[in-house]
Amino acid sequence: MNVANFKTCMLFLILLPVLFFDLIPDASADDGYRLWLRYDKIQDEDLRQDYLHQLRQIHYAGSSARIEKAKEELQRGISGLLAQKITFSDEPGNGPTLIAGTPESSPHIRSMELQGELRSLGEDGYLITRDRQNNIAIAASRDIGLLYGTFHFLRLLQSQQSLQDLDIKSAPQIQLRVLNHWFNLDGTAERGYAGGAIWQWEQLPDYKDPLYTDYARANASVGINGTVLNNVNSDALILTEGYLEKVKALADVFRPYGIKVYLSARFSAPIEIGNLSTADPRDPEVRRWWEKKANEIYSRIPDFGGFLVKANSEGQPGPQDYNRSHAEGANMLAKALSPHGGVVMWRAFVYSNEEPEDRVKQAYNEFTPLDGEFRDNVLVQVKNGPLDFQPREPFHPLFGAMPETPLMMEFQITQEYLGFATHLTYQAPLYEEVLDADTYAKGEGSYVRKVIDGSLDDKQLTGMAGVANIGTDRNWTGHPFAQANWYAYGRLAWNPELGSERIAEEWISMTFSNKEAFIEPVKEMMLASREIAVDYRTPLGLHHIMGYGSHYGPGPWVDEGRADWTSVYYHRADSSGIGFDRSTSGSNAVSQYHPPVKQQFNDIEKVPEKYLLWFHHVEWDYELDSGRTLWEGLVHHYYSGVDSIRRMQDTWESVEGYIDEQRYTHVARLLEIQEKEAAFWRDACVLYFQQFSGRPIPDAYPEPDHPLEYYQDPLNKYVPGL
Ligand code: GCV
Repeated sequence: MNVANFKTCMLFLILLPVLFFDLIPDASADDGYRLWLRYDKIQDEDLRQDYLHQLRQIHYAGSSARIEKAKEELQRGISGLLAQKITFSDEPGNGPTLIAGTPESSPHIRSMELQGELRSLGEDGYLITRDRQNNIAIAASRDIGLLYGTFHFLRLLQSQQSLQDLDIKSAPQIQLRVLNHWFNLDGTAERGYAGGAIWQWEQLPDYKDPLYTDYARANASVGINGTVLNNVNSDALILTEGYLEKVKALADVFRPYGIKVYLSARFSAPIEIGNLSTADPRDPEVRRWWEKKANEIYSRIPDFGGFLVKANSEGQPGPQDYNRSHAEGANMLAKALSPHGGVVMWRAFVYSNEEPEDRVKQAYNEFTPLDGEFRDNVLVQVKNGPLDFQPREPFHPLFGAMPETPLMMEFQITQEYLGFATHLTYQAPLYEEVLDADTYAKGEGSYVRKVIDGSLDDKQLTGMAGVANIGTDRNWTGHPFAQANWYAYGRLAWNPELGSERIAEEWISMTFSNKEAFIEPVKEMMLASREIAVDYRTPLGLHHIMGYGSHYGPGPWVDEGRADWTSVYYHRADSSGIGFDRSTSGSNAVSQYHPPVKQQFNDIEKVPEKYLLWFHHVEWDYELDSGRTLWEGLVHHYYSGVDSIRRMQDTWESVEGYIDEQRYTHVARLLEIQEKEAAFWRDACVLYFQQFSGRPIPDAYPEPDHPLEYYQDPLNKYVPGL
């Protein structure tokens, strides 16, 4: 090679990283274990130097277990992001310093006179601001606020925000921000799609897997402050001495992260593990048994959160077995917990197939007469919609109908009806749609989120629960994008008004890449993904037409077994039309909503089309807003759902090279599966409903590859239960 060629070659090699800088992945391989708490070195050298300059000294005042955790996290974050080990100084030094403390622990924070503001932010809130010397200050009333503030500060660095004009005030709008794990004691997870239960019951309490600490870090980073360790379909054994020792071991790991443990309590436990002959809440022995049990739990776990209870639902025992009401059952447990400060989260997910009433009306009918009868440490935990975590449901009419009772929201993070851990569906838009729904309970603006945050009815005790999607898979959630649902749930429980878009941006930049060219298209893909999931499964208000039991693939033909678990109960397709008439001339479920919501849902011309078939039985030739007939519109939704997944695939292909190959390929392959399965859903549903509509698939759409029998044949379902 001559000198000129050599020079050109060298120049090219030097310029190569510059030319392709944007395409250099942020990490070579990543198995997803670190979730959004990835602290890889910031590539932008100017920015890294700027951060280093501003963080030349770090001083954390105080010395509690939570402060230690905050310091550990900061250490971990800064040594990764800025590639710099930090030492904490004993005093705020000269020159730019990050100072963290409470007014009690730090004279410096006290001198900033933030006490009033901090008080208004409550126990968990924090400020991230600048002091008079332009130091960065993280201030809180309590050390848990400092831990939350530290995670927020790290989020700023991870998402490469400017630290110039810091003026952050943050406080949770909801008090109990809880994950519900449906983990069984045999290590399995009901509706868990990312492996089994993460608690290694057989190794506890002696061995505490380091994963428990990482679990706690992830939760604390988004403000989750409670975890229900076991399935609501509960096993009484969890309340025995041996298991309580294991529960205590977990509580000890979680405590420094501000996370309380709760247990799902089996109502019949006094019989099963207490040798009593009844669990009747009026029986004095039963009451004493629960009181003793509560004392026993609190002697081990002084900050135990309380009980979650699924009673008289889907075969679970409950007070109605003794002709007592839900309130009597809940109050008995609440009384036992009350001296210790514990709460009862009593689920409103109740329905019975012996009841001829429309299933979606039953919880409202059963619970509204009990409003005002619950003790003040009871929350009634209500699923977001009146049926069961469908891809889309109208909000549950109990929201806005029990002003005397704290109502807790229950969202499902695990994707029982949304393609398990295989389909990419970002659920923040679903959560947001429900939280932003207007109940009109006290006139316009009576949003569901105001019921939940207590502001509508002046409630102090508030809560939100999310049925977790976490399992033993290395990346916690199976699908790499399912991590976003855990993250989004936590962020919305902290602030229900944050918005899906902002949450997606945060999550993408922390989890994958800070490059705009990656964030923008991926964010758009995420934001569209929930509506796409609805399109190829249950468009226009269809619901519960999934495969029997598994709830994974299509099963609109399911017509055997208990009626309210069949699909035909819900879609009611016949030659005249399709949909469940819940108007005043049908089951009258609309009457459970306040006017004007009731009027809107009741009127076929006014009901939002997304709920059309939820509330009305509609003729096949009914004209939709688009000008299409109902039949054509239904077909259109199914086909466009599948087409949209192809666009998601294109989007993903367009960002190849921005992130590590490992996660890129994982998502790419899962999107291929999703496309295949969405097409299966589409073809199965279109062919099935065509039997009733008797109309052709419009010419614009290709015919399904197979006849209906193929999709119905269990042998062609390549996933059990598909
Ligand atoms: C834990 C649905 C699910 C069940 C779940 C139940 C519930 O019916 O399919 O697996 O049981 O909801 O929320 O209690």
